[in-house]
Amino acid sequence: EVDVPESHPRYESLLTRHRIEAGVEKGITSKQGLIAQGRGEAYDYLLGERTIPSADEAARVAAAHFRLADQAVVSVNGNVAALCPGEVVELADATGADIEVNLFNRTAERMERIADHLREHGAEAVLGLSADGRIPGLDHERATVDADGIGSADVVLVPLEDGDRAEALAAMGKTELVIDLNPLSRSAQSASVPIVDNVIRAIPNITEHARDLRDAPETALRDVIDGFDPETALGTAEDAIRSGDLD
Ligand code: PTJ
Repeated sequence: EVDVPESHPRYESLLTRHRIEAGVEKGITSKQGLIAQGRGEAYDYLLGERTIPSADEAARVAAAHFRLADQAVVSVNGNVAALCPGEVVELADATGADIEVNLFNRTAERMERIADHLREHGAEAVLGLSADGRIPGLDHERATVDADGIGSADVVLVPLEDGDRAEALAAMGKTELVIDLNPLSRSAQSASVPIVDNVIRAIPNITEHARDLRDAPETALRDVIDGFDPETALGTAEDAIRSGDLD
């Protein structure tokens, strides 16, 4: 899909950039998505472009929440759709979660294109287009969700969410799983489970943990969740960034 030599030291990062660029060209990703990606890349560079142990633990905790959920939804925006559509579908398949397109800068055209793109990557049902529900406390466009999707879900995975919406979802009492490379972002701070990792690595990692926990009894899943402290995970991620140890 792109012409980046695999030997390039920043191969993965350049490939990721191309995916976002292609997403903008296809009308999937917003132009602001390019800026968000740049911000994410800077944090990822400081983290050494790896999944730190506390992010791996958070991914396992997220997987335990998926397993215990009555109804889990994976929220997809223009960046996530461009970066890892197939991985989102796999996660949904592995956990029985629904997929909902939910955009910060919502346009009917982008909603349709992202839903089509996800279907092309194997998604069977894609929610988000009925738009018959609201997140209280947000203005009209940004509040729009599906009543039988994010509206009624008890567990929601929101990768790269904007801070206002992350806080509003948390205020609805939902268990909010957030993937965000910036441990200081309001989204990461309002999450029940902040996963400070690149969405490209975090989503397949949650899927792997969910498969591993497939036969785990409820008590074991509860132990995984109870042993996790979001503040500690955020602090550890911040320390990893500040330490500047890029190996
Ligand atoms: O498609 P839309 O309209 O829903 O818009 C999506 C974006 C991401 C443009 C929108 O939600 C937005 O503007 O988000 P922010 O406020 O820029 O926040 C994005 C956060 O995600 C920042 O904290 C980034 O550090 C982080 N981030 C960016 N890329 C990645 C990431 N985190 C994990 N993985 C990434 N690849």
